[in-house]
Amino acid sequence: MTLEDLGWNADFAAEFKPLAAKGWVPARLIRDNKITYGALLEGGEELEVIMGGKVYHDAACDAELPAVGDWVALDIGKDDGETVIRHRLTRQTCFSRKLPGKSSEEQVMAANVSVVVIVTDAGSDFNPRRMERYFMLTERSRAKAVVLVNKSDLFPDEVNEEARAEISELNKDADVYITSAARNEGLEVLKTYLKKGVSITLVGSSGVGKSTLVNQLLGEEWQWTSEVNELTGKGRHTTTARELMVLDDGGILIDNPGIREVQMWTDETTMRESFADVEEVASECKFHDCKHGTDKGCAIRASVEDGSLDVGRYESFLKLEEEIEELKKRQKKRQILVERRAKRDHRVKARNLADRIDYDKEQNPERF
Ligand SMILES: Nc1nc2c(ncn2[C@@H]2O[C@H](COP(=O)(O)OP(=O)(O)OP(=O)(O)O)[C@@H](O)[C@H]2O)c(=O)[nH]1
Ligand SMILES: [Mg+2]
Ligand SMILES: [Zn+2]
Repeated sequence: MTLEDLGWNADFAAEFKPLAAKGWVPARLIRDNKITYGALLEGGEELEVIMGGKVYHDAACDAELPAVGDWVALDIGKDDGETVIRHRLTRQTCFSRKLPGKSSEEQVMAANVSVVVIVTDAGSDFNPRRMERYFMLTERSRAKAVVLVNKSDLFPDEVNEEARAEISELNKDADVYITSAARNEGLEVLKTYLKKGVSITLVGSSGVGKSTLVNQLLGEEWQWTSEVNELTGKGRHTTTARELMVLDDGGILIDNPGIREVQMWTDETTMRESFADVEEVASECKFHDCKHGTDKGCAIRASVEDGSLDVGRYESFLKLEEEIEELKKRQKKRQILVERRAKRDHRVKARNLADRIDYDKEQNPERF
């Protein structure tokens, strides 16, 4: 296994040069075990590694800590010492979301992936509003969006086709396919993206079939869904940690635990851009500060009434406005916390310095 098989490229190589001079080796993080990480090295060797203190302290927030998919510089422990992550290379793409709840903390789901595969089905999981949010997060990550309408074996063809068309309508740039992971149908399309060194991540609600898809692509060797649940007797295994796998035929897959709550973590501009069509209608409202409720001459209301604007889309547009406000407030709060932390760190450093000067004075009085 070469570094290129793992996704290495010229930009990573250039950034790594000075790090190699320190005797460190490049590796890609494949698993996050909370305290330790799994790392894959050139040649396919896997090591359990820990985060270096500097990497931890240099991270201003959790999103800057090493994550699955990241390239790192490892200081390999000699004589059964620990292997330490000394540096994280700049991410070329980063798929992340906000953590559930009120925190403004961002969670990185996959670093350095070029394709985000959003898995859904045409049944109870189907939700255009949620899909819009996934599209927003994907756009922000700079990766390509691919959608699989999975479990096609459970629904009539026209229902699957309707779901596919509706999703395509939401994002013309996304590739949308109908698949059945259970029957191994339609999965060959993923092979068109899975080329040597190309990383793909699978996201979507719990139970839509992400791990089953990974199983099918990897072949027999993977074990997840073959584990039988004792209660239901079904081959079901809920993924609890994200994990990166390299395919024999080329390509890299990152499986994710199902998302129970997709929230926005994006900047205001991207949020607004994804609703450009609604904004355009809004610009025709009579009053520039129209609340799009009962205001006179509201173009939004008129468009909803004449059917040219989908009610659901209008509602998520209204909600996004509220969420932009919420996000701003949380970011502000976070900034205050970070600033406080920086001041505290500064104080600690100043104190340490003072202690050191005192110590030096004691040791070398002639120099002072
Ligand atoms: N009928 C049918 N069942 C499927 C299909 N794909 C997956 N399943 C079943 O759906 C259940 C959940 O599949 P998983 O692959 O574990 O789902 P997941 O998306 O990985 O779920 P989390 O790990 O919880 O996020 C399993 O019982 C699968 O056998 C499909 O195409 N058709
Ligand atoms: Mg899974
Ligand atoms: Zn209006």
